[in-house]
Amino acid sequence: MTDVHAAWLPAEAFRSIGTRNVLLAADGGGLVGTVAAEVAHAGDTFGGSLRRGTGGDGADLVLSVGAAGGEGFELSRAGGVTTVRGDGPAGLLYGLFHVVRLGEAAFGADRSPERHQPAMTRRMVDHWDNVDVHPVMGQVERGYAGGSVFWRDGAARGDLARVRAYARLLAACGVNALAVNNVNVHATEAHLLTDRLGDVAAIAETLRPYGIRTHLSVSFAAPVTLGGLPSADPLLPEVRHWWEAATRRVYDAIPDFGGYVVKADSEGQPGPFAYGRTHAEGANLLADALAPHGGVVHWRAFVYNHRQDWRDRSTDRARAAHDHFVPLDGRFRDNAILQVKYGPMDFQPREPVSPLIAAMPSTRVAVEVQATQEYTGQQRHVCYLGPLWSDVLGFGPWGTDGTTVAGIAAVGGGLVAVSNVGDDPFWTGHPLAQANLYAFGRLAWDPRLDPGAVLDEWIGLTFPGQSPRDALHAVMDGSWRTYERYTAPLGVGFMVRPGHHYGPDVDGYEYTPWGTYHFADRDGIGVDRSRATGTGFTGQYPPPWRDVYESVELCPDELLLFFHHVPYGHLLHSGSTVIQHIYDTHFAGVEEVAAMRERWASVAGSVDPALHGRVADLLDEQLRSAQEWCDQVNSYFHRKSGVPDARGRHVY
Ligand code: GCV
Repeated sequence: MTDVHAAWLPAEAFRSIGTRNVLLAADGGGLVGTVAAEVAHAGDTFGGSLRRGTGGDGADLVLSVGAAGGEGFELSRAGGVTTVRGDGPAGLLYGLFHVVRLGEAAFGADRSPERHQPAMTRRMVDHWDNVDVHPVMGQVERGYAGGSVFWRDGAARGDLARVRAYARLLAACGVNALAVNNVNVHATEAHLLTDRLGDVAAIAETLRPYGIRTHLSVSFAAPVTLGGLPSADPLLPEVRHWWEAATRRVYDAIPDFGGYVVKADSEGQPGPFAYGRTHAEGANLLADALAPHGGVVHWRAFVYNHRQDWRDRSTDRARAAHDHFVPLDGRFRDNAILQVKYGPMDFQPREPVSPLIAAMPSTRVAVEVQATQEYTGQQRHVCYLGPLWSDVLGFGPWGTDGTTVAGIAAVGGGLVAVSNVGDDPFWTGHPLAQANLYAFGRLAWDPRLDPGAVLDEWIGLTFPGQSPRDALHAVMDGSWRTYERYTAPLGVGFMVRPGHHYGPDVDGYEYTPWGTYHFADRDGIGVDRSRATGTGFTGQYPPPWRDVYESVELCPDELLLFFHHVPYGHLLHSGSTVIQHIYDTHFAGVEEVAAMRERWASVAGSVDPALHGRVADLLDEQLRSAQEWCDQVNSYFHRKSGVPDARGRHVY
């Protein structure tokens, strides 16, 4: 793997363990074997030792496994000995990585027993991997890190060493499930379910030693396209039998298979609507096939009309998921998980939390975020998403009383991220985009973690013994808000180039069928989603948000244009007008990127030169792009509104 640069967990990150005498008081292979191999390798590198058996004399670190099973662990330190007791083998593995994270701090002062337990049962990454190179989308849809880690030229990679290294990275941040292919299932990937199941089994075998279960995206039309049946109607017995048999074969090949992911009746993917059936009937078909084997189906709620008429202002894409799915609450099987994007539109840098998440009390809901930065700089811009996800997870749909989004996902289907990894030497194209993947895993494990502290963990694990910590915080901590400043204002979203979604194009989607409009005219901008005069979307929220968002006065500034159409002179809570806010934030965003670039330049020499160079080049591009955003957005609104910048700066 000489062409691969380290992500988190270079050898140095294991120094604190590798210099210690470690007793592993647990038998067996599997995940315990993985722990043994990790510790032995660290000991070989740094001179420590690993003993297996009982009797802890002379050990600095004692690792053991309880009988209960599970992913939690207990950590303590007394009498010069640090002890990790996993609830089960998986708990021991996560406990080991926790000790790695702590570094020397794990071997310092005494610690009374601490319990660590994941908040979410399933912490999953989805790969939008096309296996083949798609003529428009490339090998990985919305992939900004090169090609696939799993396949080359449409065929399985013989050498899965890189997948094994990936599994290790994922386990170290707590991820325990992975879907290997795109939710848009084309002709080639469809076959992973049947005659190319061997490819999936090989990946599953590679992920298993790190506690990661493999999932597969499948096409709802598979009984027709693969099985030769005349119909995929979920209520037909022959269709049910087809799925049962196909699923049985999957479990014969992969006994710990996690389940299916399905995008149905969405952006051209087939689904139950073709047969006049509901999405609950569709999801339950697959859930029933999986149930005897303990699998789950992740059924995506991203269902909307992508052929709407831009002239029709009563149709609101933001409403679609709630309109489709709420009537079905309580009708999904227990092993059918409704996978809902965090916002009602599509992974914008700023959206309100999707009201659907709180509207399915009798359905298991998983929340989907996007580590691959489709609308947040495409892994060319630094945009640390930890703070965005932390806000989403901490959001209380019923206000400060009642549960949070994290609480709903925890009792439901967990958290899912679209992965940002590819075969790029730095894993994620932009080396700093790795932090998003790491933060995803950590926030799925514990959504209450402070995203700044999570970033600090990532820095410590990625650059151990090096000193760019302050510079990385300076560049990354506020990068999501910086990105927001120089792109679409006040929650209105999009304004990106149609198709590839990179760079500004204010009206790019304005007269298209995609339902992503800003409605700017000479007098004002924004989408009226109020109940009083707009699309009624605010009514999909419970109180207090239905009233907060309904009111122009109460609506938070950052979401104002998502919910309301207002004049350019409208006064924000910040004291600025909408138009002046647009000018000010866009100029500020560019200045912030320039400062990020300078700060990064100052640490040349204290990080790997190849990595430094890659980030420096990308910051050049980020500055160019931010300037372009600024110039286009400011010029557009100056021309539309005729209102000059109060500070007289140059607008084109
Ligand atoms: C996989 C957005 C993206 C699509 C993606 C889709 C989805 O529309 O642009 O590339 O398709 O979301 O989440 O299904």
